[in-house]
Amino acid sequence: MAHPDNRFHKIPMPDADVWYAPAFFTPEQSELYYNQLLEQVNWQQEHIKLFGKAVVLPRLTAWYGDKSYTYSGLKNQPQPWLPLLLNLKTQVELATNHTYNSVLLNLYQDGQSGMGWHSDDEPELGAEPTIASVSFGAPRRFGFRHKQNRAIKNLYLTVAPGSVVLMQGPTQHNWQHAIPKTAKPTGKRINLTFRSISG
Ligand SMILES: O=C(O)CCC(=O)C(=O)O
Ligand SMILES: [Mn+2]
Repeated sequence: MAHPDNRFHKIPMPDADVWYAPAFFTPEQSELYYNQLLEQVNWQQEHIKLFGKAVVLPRLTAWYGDKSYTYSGLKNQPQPWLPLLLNLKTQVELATNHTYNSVLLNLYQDGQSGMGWHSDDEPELGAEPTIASVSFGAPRRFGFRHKQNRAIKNLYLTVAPGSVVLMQGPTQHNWQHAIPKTAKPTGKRINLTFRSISG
């Protein structure tokens, strides 16, 4: 099956609708955006409450957008869009034929910085969320694991700088994803997930 934007190819996964564009941006654009994001984004070290204890997230984060969002039971105000983020948002919107009103940014400092298994299935994302995940900086492994059927093998993509992973349809309902920690020497990586939040 083909995507209207020929940079994307479909990842063969049952009960999911996932597309990957390994070279959505050129290497030159990717390096420029990486440096600009590192510099311009108001990166925060967040803590979450896990079993009543304050835990430092193993990455820096930032939220930009139009709508407040609930995260770990807290209502958070996003920061107003930066021109750079609006520029990236527009390029991703045109290619994915979908509009987004917020972006979560993650800065992974090294291989010990990761993200555990989860689905992006908060009610304010709707029943079938469309999420466009853009990567810059060091390549990392991006894992998928089926939620119901243990006979289906986990699937791993190495997400390249300048790449986009598009997750839509039933993907969040049926699969989890993660950025596993790694002992390999690993440089900094920036990821942006463009989302559409209601309410
Ligand atoms: O860093 C990534 O590629 C994944 C980020 C992610 O899953 C999220 O922000 O929900
Ligand atoms: Mn996610």
